Amino acid sequence: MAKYYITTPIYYPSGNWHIGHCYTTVICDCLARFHKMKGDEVFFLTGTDEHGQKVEKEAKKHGVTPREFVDPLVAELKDMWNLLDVRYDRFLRTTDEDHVRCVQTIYQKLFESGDIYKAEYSGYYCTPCEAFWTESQLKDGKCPDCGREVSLQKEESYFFRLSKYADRLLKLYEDNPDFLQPKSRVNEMVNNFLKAGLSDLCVSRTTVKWGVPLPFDPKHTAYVWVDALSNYISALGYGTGEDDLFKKFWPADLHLVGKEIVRFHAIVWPAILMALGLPLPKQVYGHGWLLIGGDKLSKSKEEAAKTQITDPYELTKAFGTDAVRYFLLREIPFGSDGEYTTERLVGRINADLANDLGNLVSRTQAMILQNFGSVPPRGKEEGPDVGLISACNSLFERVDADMGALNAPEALEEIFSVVARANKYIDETMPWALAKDPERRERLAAVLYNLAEAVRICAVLLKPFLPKSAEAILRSFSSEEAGIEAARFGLLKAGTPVEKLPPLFPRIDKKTLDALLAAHAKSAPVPQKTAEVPEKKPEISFDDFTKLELRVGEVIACEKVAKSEKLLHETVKIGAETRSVVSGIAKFYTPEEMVGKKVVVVTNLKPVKLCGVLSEGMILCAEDGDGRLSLVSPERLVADGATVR
Ligand code: ME8
Repeated sequence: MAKYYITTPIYYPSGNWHIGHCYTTVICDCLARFHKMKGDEVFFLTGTDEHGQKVEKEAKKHGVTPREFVDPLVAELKDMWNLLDVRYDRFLRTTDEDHVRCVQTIYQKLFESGDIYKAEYSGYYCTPCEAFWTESQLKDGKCPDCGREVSLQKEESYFFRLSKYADRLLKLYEDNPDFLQPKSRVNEMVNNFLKAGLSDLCVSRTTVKWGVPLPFDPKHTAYVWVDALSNYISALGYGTGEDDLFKKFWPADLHLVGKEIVRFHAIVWPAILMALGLPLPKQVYGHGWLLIGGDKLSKSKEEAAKTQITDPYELTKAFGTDAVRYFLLREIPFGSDGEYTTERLVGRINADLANDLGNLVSRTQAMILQNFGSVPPRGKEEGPDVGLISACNSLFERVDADMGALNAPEALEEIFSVVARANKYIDETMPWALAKDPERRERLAAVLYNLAEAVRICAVLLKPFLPKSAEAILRSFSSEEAGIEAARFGLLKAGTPVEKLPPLFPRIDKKTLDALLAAHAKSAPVPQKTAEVPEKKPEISFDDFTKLELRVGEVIACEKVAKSEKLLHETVKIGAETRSVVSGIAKFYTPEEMVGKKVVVVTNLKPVKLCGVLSEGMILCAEDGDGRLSLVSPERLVADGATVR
């Protein structure tokens, strides 16, 4: 039995997950499922990269410990993978005890072999990328990878003798062209890094406490990238004493990573493995990015976030898991960047899933049920049958070749070419006309049998891509969970019950899409234009300020105020009392969204009636330059009734 070990990068617990983040992991999941279906023994690894300066800083900003900061985000990420039907074999956290032990073993070995030595680091650090840069590598004084500010660092550090491995790395790329793909990334590594001369890598920090302490000098913590890269072997038990999985699965077949982190995977990681005397992964593949307006998709892109739905939760809620998976696996030529828009996603759903696949399934099932009640018997082959049957029988081979080249878009294209072929076959054989002629009943049976088989075989091969829908199609033909051997024409037995499926992928018309986008734009939590500096108000004394009574309340009910487009009527629980409050925020929040929100209320304002509704207080909001209102809420959990001062 072949073994297949595939990994995603481990994710920073940033919490700002967007559809771009889902790209690597959905592709890995699809490859892992495909190999499992082929009968390979698969280990699919993903996880979280939790140590380092970035998390330490963020936690401090939120007034919590790093552990308190990362735990809920890790849970959120796992929820996201669950939502996208990602089925990993291990979710590794770099805070896991076995991982920490493995990192310490690695450092100890490298220290003992002389590959790690102590010196002083003086150079620049980019916290968002967790990357060290020399002055000459900076671009206009900023991080050459992400363009953000860097800070000057000077501290005692341990260094890894990366420079020693430059020649072996060059030779690795030369002798083993498959090691790093696509080819363009090799040129990038050779020209930008190896030929420019590799310096030794700083691999410890004394100023970052949130990390793995070095076993031979615990005031130093491990550099987060060495810590993170080690996950690929720690997950298998390397350096922990329990390394059966390591013996079985290492070297990895594939590290699939985004192109911005190829440098760490194709230079630093193989050099560390060389220093440890371990085999190298068979392949590192640096995939492209999902772009918005030509830039790497990221949640902070203000305009994009307003006009495009990028949140995986929102997307799967609106369109379903399989539709989102399909877009990610089909739209972007593998290895290249590709533009993301909600319209493109919807275009794919309508054209490929609703029209082509959905129609084929529903027409085939409807005609079988109408005319035979269950799968009809297979008949003699005639004219157009031959092409359809041979396309079905050769489909696995073609998909297998594409998946071997990691090319999910091409594999889907192959499957959908059979879907298209089957739809054309309906036009050619005109089963509705055959149904009218009792003498042609046998031919009708043969045509519908052939269609049922085409649908079933496509569903078998679609399982790694669209697990829910493919399994629903298979179940509707009473097909059991099946491996790749089921992708052979003629296995469906006459008389098999067929169950009519509800539409798998309803078409999304323009009106529905516009409504979704409008609702999104209204609720998108995006930074807006900074408000103009307001005219200065006269100074007040502290006594003046204390005249205001501000309390935290929880909205327990909310409705629109009749005859007003602007006003919402909230019932707010403030400690032991409840108040009726009217606020002008209907354009920015729906009544449903308001319920459960913690708000700050001015509780000693003189009550007034607004549009006939009593308002006994005012809910505080921030207003930006576009006049958008955002509720002011306590940053941490506090009981309602708490005073604000
Ligand atoms: O880099 N398009 O983690 P991460 C496509 N912790 N892929 C994208 C993307 C986009 N717009 N944005 C992000 C890290 N990704 C490190 C890895 S591994 C030892 C340590 C992908 O959370 C990105 O390319 O920043 C990467 O593959 C994954 O999301 C996680 O990125």
